[in-house]
Amino acid sequence: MSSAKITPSAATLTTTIKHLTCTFQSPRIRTLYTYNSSNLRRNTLRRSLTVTMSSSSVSDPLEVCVKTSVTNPNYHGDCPFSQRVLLTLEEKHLPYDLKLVDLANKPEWFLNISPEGKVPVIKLDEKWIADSDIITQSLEEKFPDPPLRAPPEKASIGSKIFPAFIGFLKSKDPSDGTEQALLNELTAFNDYIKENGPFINGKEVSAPDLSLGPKLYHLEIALGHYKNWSIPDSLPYVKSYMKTIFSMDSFIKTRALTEDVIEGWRPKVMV
Ligand SMILES: N[C@@H](CCC(=O)N[C@@H](CS)C(=O)NCC(=O)O)C(=O)O
Repeated sequence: MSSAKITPSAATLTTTIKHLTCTFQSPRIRTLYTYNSSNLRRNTLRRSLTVTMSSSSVSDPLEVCVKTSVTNPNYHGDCPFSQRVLLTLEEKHLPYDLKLVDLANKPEWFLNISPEGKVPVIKLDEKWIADSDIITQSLEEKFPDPPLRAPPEKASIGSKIFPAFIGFLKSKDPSDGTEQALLNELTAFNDYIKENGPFINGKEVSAPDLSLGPKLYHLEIALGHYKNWSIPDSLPYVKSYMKTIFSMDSFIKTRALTEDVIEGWRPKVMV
């Protein structure tokens, strides 16, 4: 079992960045802490205000199982559902302990806690919980501060983009309508963000953005690589939305490696 402690905890926040980079030697941990260093400065200010009010900020690291990278075995892999959970933990400033799982060769301990053999899985109150929908709802209930909840009618905004992207990615026939189906979904989202943005719930990032962002990241990389396709300039609000989400510290820290996203979609493209 590979594991690494990710520690935006109160104790760590008081530790110097220099100390952190000296303590950990593996490339993955160094990468994570590079991002943590900038996060650290940003979060320290916020945390110093909330730490005395919120017991969740000093909790033990939460154990979370995610897919491992296929191109760098010490790094997290290309699962958008796992990134959604990691983004939620980051945005809520919760410390977590990553367990990297090789999905091509699932270990016994993992199948014991995730009978369906799927990631992400998280341990909350001594119970392992699967499925990013359930995990993110449980995190919201247990750690409501800062709130990420959006009104129910906004939860499904943009949710048809991902299946439309997969349909187009797998398509071998340029005239089968799958590209147009994707463009229709992206256009609807463009219009929504134009009226309601910059985020799905308005001014602040919220749970639906943390679900959609990783899927748009996969869309951009996979369609760029396999179809030489990119979001058209006629959809500027989608483009600026993606740029905003992709440049968030939490996103940079939790995103998959480009090579993993490409490799992850290869079997779907090749059938
Ligand atoms: N509905 C689930 C989907 C999770 C899922 O499909 N995870 C994939 C990786 S991205 C998985 O574990 N697949 C099992 C496998 O590849 O064997 C969620 O939202 O968490």
